[in-house]
Amino acid sequence: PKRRVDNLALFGGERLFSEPRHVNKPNSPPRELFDRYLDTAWSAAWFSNDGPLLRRFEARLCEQFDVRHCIVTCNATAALDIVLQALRLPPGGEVILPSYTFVSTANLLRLAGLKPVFCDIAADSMNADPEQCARLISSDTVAIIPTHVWGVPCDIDALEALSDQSGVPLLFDAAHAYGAVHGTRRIGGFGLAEIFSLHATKALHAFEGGIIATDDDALADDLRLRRNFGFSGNDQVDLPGVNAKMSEAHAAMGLANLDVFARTIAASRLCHETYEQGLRGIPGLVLRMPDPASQPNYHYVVAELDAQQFGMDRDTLTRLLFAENIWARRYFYPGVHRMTPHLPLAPQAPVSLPQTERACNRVLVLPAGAAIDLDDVRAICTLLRFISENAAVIAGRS
Ligand code: T4K
Repeated sequence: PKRRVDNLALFGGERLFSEPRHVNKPNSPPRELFDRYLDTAWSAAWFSNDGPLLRRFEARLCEQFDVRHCIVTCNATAALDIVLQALRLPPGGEVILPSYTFVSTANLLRLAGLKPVFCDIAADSMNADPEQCARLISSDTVAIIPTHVWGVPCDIDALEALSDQSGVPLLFDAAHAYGAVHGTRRIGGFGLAEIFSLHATKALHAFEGGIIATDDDALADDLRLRRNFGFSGNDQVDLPGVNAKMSEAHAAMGLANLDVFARTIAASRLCHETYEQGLRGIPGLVLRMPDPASQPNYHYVVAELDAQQFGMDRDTLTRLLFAENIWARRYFYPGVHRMTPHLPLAPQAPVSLPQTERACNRVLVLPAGAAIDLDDVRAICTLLRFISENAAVIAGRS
């Protein structure tokens, strides 16, 4: 442990870790489990295009989410892309989404000729504020796409009511929310469709991948065509689809990770609890606590830093941590509405999203998940406490 400020790596001391500690080291199922699935694809020499492993994966997801269709894709961005195409939204249409989310959705909207309209988040949940969404609805609104940020379910009832009243389709970005429930229903069963990411850094992953969960039969049929170039037969192409397919190797990883998911959650929860204990009482450093009622996956450890109380701003702290090889991240800084492709065109005034900006300036996502060593977590907590106790001196020097 560091005993003097000079021991901090930023000031020339030895790094706490010789290798980077990442926000989400990917979860690895037992190798034999993955191999067993992969072997079946190997012996059948069937590696892609709606293969048997993909079908098994989709069937298991349907059962879990209690939905009629799960369309699995090569990633969540491609999944949302084909959903937007399937909805045939009119060019120039407005889509309401939070700015406090990953940039992928807004990018897709721009590429599709749609207009992102950014809503602010509710301070308590960091999710799209339904009242704001209601105020932003206009005659040009064609969709609403809130995100279950950090796996915390949105205010689903209010958003579904808004969608019902306005007739505007509601899609959920459920990239972080695999495993969570709202009331008695799994996330995956709400809105017109919910879209999950199976990226390597996610709670459930398939190296890369995405899931579209929906109860809408016509939408599902359309999406299956769009995932595969629009083919409905060997030489019959019904619509201009893309290649959004998932390979059998990826499906093997998805299935293997599904098999061990209960263990994954238990390990992630232990990691979260280790942080809760280790950071307790540090002034100005507050962990966001998952609500056990929503059966969280505990995949992210999200801290909020009050610079005044902590005695140092979030970005100085981030620099100190990076120097120690702790790659904590300030997601989703600076907010999508402040990213170059999404800045308002002059002379329009910049959008004001105070809660989004507050989160962007305070959030620090710490290395976590099922794959992290708990001794590393304890060492990170000890370091954070040391930094907090010496914040004034350190801030002065850095
Ligand atoms: N919606 C939301 C709300 C999302 O968060 C995302 C993706 C999407 C939609 C779109 O889903 P996909 O189309 O990706 O399926 C990462 C992920 O690449 C991205 O999937 C994720 N969200 C986002 C929140 O995080 P970056 O730019 O932060 O990735 P990167 O390379 O900096 O990796 C994060 C950390 O994980 C680094 O410290 C390195 C470490 N890492 C990464 C990989 C890939 C590993 O240790 N091992 C690995 O294999 O976006």
